[in-house]
Amino acid sequence: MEQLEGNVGLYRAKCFRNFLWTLVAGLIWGCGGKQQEAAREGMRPPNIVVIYLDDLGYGDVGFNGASELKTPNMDRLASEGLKFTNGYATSATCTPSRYALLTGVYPWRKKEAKILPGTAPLIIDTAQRTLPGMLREQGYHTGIVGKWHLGLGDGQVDWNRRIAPGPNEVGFDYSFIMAATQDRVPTVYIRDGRVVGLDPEDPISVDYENNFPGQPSGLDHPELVRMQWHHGHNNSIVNGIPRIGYMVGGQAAQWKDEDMADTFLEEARKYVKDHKEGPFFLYYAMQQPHVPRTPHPRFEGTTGMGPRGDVIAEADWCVGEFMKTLEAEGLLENTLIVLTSDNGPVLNDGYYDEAVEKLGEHTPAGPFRGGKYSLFEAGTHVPLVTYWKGNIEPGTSEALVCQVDLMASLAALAGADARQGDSEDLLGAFLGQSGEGRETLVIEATSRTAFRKGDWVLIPPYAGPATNTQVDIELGNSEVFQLYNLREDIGQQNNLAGTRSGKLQEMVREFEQIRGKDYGKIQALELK
Ligand SMILES: [Ca+2]
Repeated sequence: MEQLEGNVGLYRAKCFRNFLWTLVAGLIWGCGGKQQEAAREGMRPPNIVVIYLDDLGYGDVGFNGASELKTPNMDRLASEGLKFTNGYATSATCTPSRYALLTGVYPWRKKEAKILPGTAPLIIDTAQRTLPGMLREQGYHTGIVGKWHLGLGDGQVDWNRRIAPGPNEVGFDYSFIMAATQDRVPTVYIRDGRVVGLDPEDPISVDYENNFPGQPSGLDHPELVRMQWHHGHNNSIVNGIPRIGYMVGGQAAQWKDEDMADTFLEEARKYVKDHKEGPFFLYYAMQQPHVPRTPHPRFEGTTGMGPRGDVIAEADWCVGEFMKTLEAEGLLENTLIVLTSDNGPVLNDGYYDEAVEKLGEHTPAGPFRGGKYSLFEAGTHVPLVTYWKGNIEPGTSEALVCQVDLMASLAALAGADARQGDSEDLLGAFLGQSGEGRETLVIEATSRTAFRKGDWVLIPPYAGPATNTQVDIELGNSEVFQLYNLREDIGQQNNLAGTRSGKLQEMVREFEQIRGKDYGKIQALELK
């Protein structure tokens, strides 16, 4: 009984603390600029969780209109939280979007922020201000579980020793990651810089240029693979899946692809339980629905859409299970959750996995043109939801927001300096207290950039093919300027550059003021 009363007392104290924070936060947001005061007075800011999907399209979720594919758990977050119809990743590929999310800096300012091999050095400067580092300074415990893909070490990594610098050197107190992507070696988990389960007698070697003597590759030994490669993805074979890059050794440490979702989920839940006294920041970077799509057997065939649909169902289930943990720990009222995706959708991204053949009526890009790798909307215009029980009113926001803005906005929430350069303090928009988003946004796709202002999108001329035939996606390349009005033409079918020359000039001028005039220097898209 005493124990129970003690718990109730603790709970009441916690509720009161949350109430105080909510009250103070309300005053802050009402009056503005008194965050430091709140921090000084010892008020506890909320926990923050960013749930980051990989290659999930705007139209892949029920809350944005998907009907063939069911995502009940993400839909619940959206219906009980705030759904954004103009939410963006900065970029149409993984690494640059993740760089922007964690640094608040446009990735086109950083030439290394492009699709990285698994052996790339860390591209975030250890002296740079980061989202987790900033929150740590405000008293948060900070953790990452899932996909990293921002490089590790100095480019000469010995995978058998502590791997640094990495997430733990740029602001994370705890990390449980895969180095790059599920289709790239090394296919091992890394906890706080050390490969999990590594047998020192079986050291790991990784090479992105040359195979190791006597090792079969997907190219030489197609009979050894259980998932056929379509383009690239024909180097080392791990678990019957040919990968990008070569790896040898580390047998005991190699992940089982079908268990990855459960592994990351368990790590994320454990992180929450271990740090529930908070405040904590968890970056839960899920691997789905990026290739290779390897649903756990209990999700296989559940959607009728092949592995791509099945891993989205699996990811949705993970979101639901993760939410159950927050709920069971009594954390829903003091945890802000942001759910979004690093870039738009792709069907065939290097393996024959029936993503195209079994798509049916489903439209992963929703109403948008293009997809992953594209400067058209589907590349960067992604699902985005904020949820904070009792603090965010359920609804829909049309405010123009971007993941790059989380840095400044969460700084404002946590009581830190919110002036961040490219990152804008849009806390009011993210919490649904304001309909005002950013005025302009520069989006990026494999080093090419485009510009959104209000309802208008400008895509400058770029060399290169209009469509990447390997993935069958329109890239947005054209010899002429493209100008679209999204309010009237969400599918970007009517190029108004020829008829709205005044608007075109205004857009070009403002774009060049931010981007500079040398934006035409681009790299060709090369899928490996
Ligand atoms: Ca991605």
